[in-house]
Amino acid sequence: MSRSEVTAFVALGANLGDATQALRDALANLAEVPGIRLVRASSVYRTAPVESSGPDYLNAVAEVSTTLTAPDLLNALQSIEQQAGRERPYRNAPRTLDLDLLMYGASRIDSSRLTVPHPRMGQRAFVLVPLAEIAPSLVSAAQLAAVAGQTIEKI
Ligand code: PH2
Ligand code: MG
Ligand code: MG
Repeated sequence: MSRSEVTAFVALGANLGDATQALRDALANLAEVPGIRLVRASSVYRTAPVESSGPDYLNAVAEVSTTLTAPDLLNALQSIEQQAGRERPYRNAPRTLDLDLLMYGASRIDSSRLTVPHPRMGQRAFVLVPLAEIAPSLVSAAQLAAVAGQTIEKI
């Protein structure tokens, strides 16, 4: 019997190199992974770095439907980051591509590798605004109001 599909949300971010192309390539790469179906992607947003440095980020959120387990989905995200030349010199360093698993169905996961739902997503306009665009029922007006001071522009 095949595994059933789980709806998951992935945050995409980049602020080094050709970030527009990096997000496009990442969506195409995601869609090609066996066991991942790309359901929809938000617009791309230009955002000021939050607890990070370097140029403005481009951010987006994608909804996928997947038969992968959460750890296998994370492996796939990390391998796409590697293909994009991701380096991790220090925490929150500017990056060519960041793919974060925001939600995996209704699962709550707290392992050494993975915390889901993403523990900081509620504090970040660069996650909540694109997420609200593609899944409005998952983001409340109060959550959006709480991040209204953060600079974000749809492009
Ligand atoms: N990611 C971070 C830290 N800060 N700021 C913006 N604007 N966009 C990001 O994707 C981002 C960030 C850690 O992953
Ligand atoms: Mg991140
Ligand atoms: Mg990350």
